[in-house]
Amino acid sequence: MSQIVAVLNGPNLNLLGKRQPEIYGRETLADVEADCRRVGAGLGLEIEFRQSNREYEIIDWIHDARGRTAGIVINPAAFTHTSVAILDALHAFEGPIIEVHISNVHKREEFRHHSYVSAVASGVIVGCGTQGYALALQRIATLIGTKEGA
Ligand code: CA2
Repeated sequence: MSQIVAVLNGPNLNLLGKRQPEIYGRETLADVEADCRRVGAGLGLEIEFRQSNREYEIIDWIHDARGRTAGIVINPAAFTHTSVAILDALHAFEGPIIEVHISNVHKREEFRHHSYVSAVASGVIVGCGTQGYALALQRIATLIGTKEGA
């Protein structure tokens, strides 16, 4: 039976592939979702893929994941650098959390170097482009011990 993994995306990621391709590449968020579903299926994971520009909605989705989903992959986008509320919500989640950033935030402006979310993440994937999502799912599969991810 497949286990569920929530893949949560923060503000402006709906614009992926439509602006700033030099930073974020040409894949759209729909492409990333399709990749996650394909890779997830191979790992025995069912993917719940979501994006919001609203902080409270991401917090509600994290609460909703408790006791129901085996892991969370999260790209909190700009909320990474600002949101104690998302950090607090993630603290209440019992499974593995992998934080993903498409760009290498450490090569960019100083304000992108700090992440509130990293304090609670099992792992962080930075600067691997949209492939970071697939890598994060592989890591979750290993951590939760699905047969396919072992
Ligand atoms: O590199 C990442 O994945 C980020 O989480 C993306 C965030 C940024 O605030 C973080 O520092 C790093 C920005 C997401 C906005 O994405 C856009 C994509 C295309 C066009 C405009 C924004």
